[in-house]
Formats: sequence, C-alpha cells, structure tokens
Amino acid sequence: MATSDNNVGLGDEHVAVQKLQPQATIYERLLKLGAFFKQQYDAEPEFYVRVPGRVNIIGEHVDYCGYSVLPMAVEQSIILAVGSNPQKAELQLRPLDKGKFQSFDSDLNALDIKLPKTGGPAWYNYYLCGIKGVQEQLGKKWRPIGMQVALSGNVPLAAGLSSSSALVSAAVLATAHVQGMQLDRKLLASISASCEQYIGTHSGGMDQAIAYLAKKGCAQHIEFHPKLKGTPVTLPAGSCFVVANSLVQKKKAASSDYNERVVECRLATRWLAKSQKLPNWQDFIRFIDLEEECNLDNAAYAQLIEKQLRKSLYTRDDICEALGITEQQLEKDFLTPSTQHMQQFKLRQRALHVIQESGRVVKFRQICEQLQRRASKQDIEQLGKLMQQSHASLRELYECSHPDLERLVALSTKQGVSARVTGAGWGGCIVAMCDSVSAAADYVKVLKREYYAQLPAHLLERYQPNDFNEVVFATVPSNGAELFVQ
Ligand code: NG1
Ligand code: MG
Repeated sequence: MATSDNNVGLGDEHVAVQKLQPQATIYERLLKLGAFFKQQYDAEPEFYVRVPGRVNIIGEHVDYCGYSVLPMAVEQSIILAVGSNPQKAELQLRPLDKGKFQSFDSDLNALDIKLPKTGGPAWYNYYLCGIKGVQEQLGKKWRPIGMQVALSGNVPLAAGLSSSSALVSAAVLATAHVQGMQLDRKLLASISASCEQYIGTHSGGMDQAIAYLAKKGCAQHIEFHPKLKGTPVTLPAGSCFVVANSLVQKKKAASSDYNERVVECRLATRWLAKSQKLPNWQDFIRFIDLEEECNLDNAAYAQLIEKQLRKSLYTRDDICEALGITEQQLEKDFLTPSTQHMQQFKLRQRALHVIQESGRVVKFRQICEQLQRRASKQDIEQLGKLMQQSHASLRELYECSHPDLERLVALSTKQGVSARVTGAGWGGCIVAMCDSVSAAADYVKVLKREYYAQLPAHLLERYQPNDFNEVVFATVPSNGAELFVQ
C-alpha cells in the first residue's frame, strides 16, 4: 500500500495517522470491527477511519447559496477497517450491521454509480462517490489499488445528521490514504462535497466540511466563500445541546424537494441580478455572488428581495419571459435531472429565508464570542431567539418542516427550550439549546414521556419502553475525521 505516512508531523490541518490507544473513545467499536474484518478477509486491517455525523446549530439551507453555517460534529460516526491490495483492482465492502445493508463487490476499473428513478440509491453508491472523487482529483496519478473494507455506523439514517456525508467522506479518506495522498483536511472536504453530488443532490459543502474540520469541544463557523474556512466557536458555558429525532425518515436523494429549493434559489438570484441591470446579470446563480457584486448588506438585500419579488407563485412562462429564455433553456440551465417536472416556483419566500438565515448565523457567532468575554443572560436568550426564528423561517418560508417536527418544537417551547429543525428537514431531527446539563436531562425526560412514549405502535415496537437514548440525546462537539493504525 502506498499509504500516506508522510502525514506525520504535518499539524492539524492534515488528518494524522494516529496509533490506536485503548483510551480512544471508540476503541471498543474499532476492535469489534477489526475482528469482523479478520473474519471476513482472514487478515488484519491496515488502518481504521472514523468520520462523525453532525448537527447544525444554525444556518440551514444556505450553504448551497454560498453562505456560512455553524455546525458541530456529534459523537456518532461511520467507522471503516481497511486493507489494500495493489495486485487486484477490486473493491469489497462488508457491513457489520447486517440486515440493513448487503455486502457489495465491484471491479475498481468499472465503477458505476446507479441512480434509480425512484426509491433513492443503494447505500454503497455513497462509497463509490468517494472513490470517484479521489480518482478525479488524482487524474493520471490514480492507481487501481484494491480495497477490502469492513464498515459500521451509528449515525441515524435519513435523520438530518448527515450519515450520507459521513460515509462519502470516510470513503474519500480511506481511498486517499490507500493512494498515498497527503491528507489535507480542506482538500479532502472539498473532494467529498463535490463527489457527493454524483448522488444527485445539489447540496452545499456543510456536512463534508464539518466532517473534516470539526474539533472536540467547540462548534465551527464554516465559511465557503471566497474559500473554505473553519473558525472554532465556543458555545456558551454550561449550555447543553440536545438532538431529538422525530423518527420521520427523509430520504433526500429519493425525493426532489431539496433540489427544488436549490433551483428556486438560482432563479431568484438571476431575477434579482437582472433587476439590478448588471451588465453580467446572466452570470449569477448564487445569492452570495450577487451580494458581493452589489455591495449589499443583509438588510438591504432583504429589502431588494421584497421590492423585486412577489409573494405569489411564478409560472414557467413568467420566468422565461422575465429572463428572456426559452423553456428548453430553463430546463437545461436551471432545472436538475430530478426537477424537470417543476411548473411553479416560489422565489421571494426562498430568497428571504436564505438571506435572513445567513444574517442569523453571523449574529449567533458574534454573540457566542461576546459571551466569552462576559456572560449575560440576555445574550443567551438572544441565541435562543435566533434558533426560534430560524425554525419559523424554515417552516413558513422554506416549507421544509413536518407535523411531527412541529410537535417536538412545540413541546420544547412549552418547556422554555429553544429548538429548530436541523439538516435539510421534511423529517429527521431537531436541535435544542438547554441552559445546563440538568435542564437538558429534564427536557429529555419530558420528550420521552410526551413524544416518544406516544409514538404510533409500528414505531414504538422498535424500542424498549423508556429507552430512547439513541433517538433523543445530549451531545457534545466531537473531533472531525480520524485515521488509526494498530
Ligand atoms: P442533510 O440532509 O442534513 O444531510 C443537507 C445538505 C447540506 C445542507 C442541509 C440544509 C447533503 C449532503 N447535505 O443536509 O449541505 O444544505 O441539507 O442546511 O445533501
Ligand atoms: Mg444527508
């Protein structure tokens, strides 16, 4: 294997090759996976990879418009045990968690990412995306080195905690290491973000960025423009963030909801650029580029949107006429493969959400920084308000909530806890901010009693009474991607 031993001593901008120590929090999980690897391949793994899921504290549906986000890594992660074979260009994937997933084998010289018309792609396609990403990055330097992989994950699936990106990012890290690349965190995050698009979701880069840039003990303010940058943000002392899974699964890649929002944002940007009579208005599809070009502050941007875009729906004809394009051009230049059916578009609502949410992210970071200097009750309350406003905007303007998420948020509000949908929405999890560890414990108890114990029978039978610790839990910020050798 041409592993990247040259990562030793490169500092924390690179993924270090660490010796696996019994003190490591996931030691037991890795050993169990190692034993499974041995059973499958009759050999010891050469290395292990761990990539966490994430919870986004604020900044939802803004990354693909170029705006910053404020996530933290959770403790739940995807882990891989990996061996390599330069003699045989074969990929072998063996999931430890049987039942949910099937084994998968493929010739590395004939990788094929299959996107079915309905139902969403099979799980191993996420791994294939990662390989393809590294292959494209290396170009002529790529060598088809076989990989034997055993894998296991405890990030809840389709829950907005980014299990998909954890898998893609883990595949990128394992492949990059087998190929002998330097494991630069930002580069690997960008590769992971671009290659996950092969799954068909036109997402931004939040999940892959936090998967690599996360640091234990703090959230990260992640900026994408003009280039990827992570700044650690210390969350208020004593605060405790709780994640609660509504148990409504949203398989994003199996639906067009997400890409529909991406399309509406692109169209709104182009429309606004034209309204400003910019000579190069046809170049704009991201809100942030227009903001820069016109030197708009957050309030002025919101005013521009309210002035130029109406509340009611836009038809295809409205858009084509205003932008001077044909329907074919609309389909080719703006609609993605999964959104070719779109007939109507909401522009003002989507644009307002993105611009106002981007302002809330900046404010949230500022307040956290102020709190480092002097603790103030009003500042903490202000953080809670920002989270509530974010949720209201996602429900009203972005329309990506769900009745069960609304029930969770209403229960939180009743407890005096600020909560919001986290991740893409339409199901999945909420994130809630509690003032203290003990307040979080009380809050979790209430959710167990008022939400989880009341679940419909088909969901309830999957859990022991009073044992919902995997679906509602307090979380502390964990490390980003790690690589271990024994
Ligand atoms: P989820 O659905 O939580 O994995 C998605 C996107 C993010 C971001 C959020 C919404 C992917 C891989 N991730 O996250 O980039 O746009 O929605 O803020 O699709
Ligand atoms: Mg996802």
